[in-house]
Amino acid sequence: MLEVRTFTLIFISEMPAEELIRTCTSACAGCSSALSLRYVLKAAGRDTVLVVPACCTSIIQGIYPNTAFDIPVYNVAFAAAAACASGMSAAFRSLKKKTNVVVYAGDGGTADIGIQALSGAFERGADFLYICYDNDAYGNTGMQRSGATPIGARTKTTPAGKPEGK
Ligand SMILES: Cc1ncc(C[n+]2csc(CCOP(=O)(O)OP(=O)(O)O)c2C)c(N)n1
Ligand SMILES: [Mg+2]
Repeated sequence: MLEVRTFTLIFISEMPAEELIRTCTSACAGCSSALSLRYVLKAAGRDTVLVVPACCTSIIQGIYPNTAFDIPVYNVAFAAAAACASGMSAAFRSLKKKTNVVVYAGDGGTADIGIQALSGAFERGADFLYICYDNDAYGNTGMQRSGATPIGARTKTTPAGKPEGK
């Protein structure tokens, strides 16, 4: 069933000052994914768990025991993000907790390898937010084509241009 949600416009001056991503991450300079995640976390707030499959975000968060994120992060296998988030949110709800479960996954992890678990979660109406940040390719491993790479795009695995559409 489709759920209709209303959104409140927040002015920049009203943006929560609290930063849940620390400065000097290992994101590439100008990375729009890191910037959008910064604002996603400002909107979601501290009572949030981030579920991250293999992607650039797992690089941005840093190498254990250090981390650039100031909230709990659960790193999962490439295919498992939506399945993991389903179970996690069911556990929180059974404990009567409102903790936000947010998946932050790439286009490869969503359109290709993660779509099966995502389909199951949609069918169950699982209570979590799934964000696919689409940078048009497998960025973390050096820009190979994904199912979401646009037609004609030259990547490491489509040097003459991708024949299929996005
Ligand atoms: C099963 C499996 N296959 C391949 C990899 C290698 N791998 C790690 S991240 C990644 C690319 C992810 O691409 P995308 O989901 O678009 O995220 P981005 O790197 O662009 O942020 C790949 C191929 C892996 N970790 N697990
Ligand atoms: Mg990508």
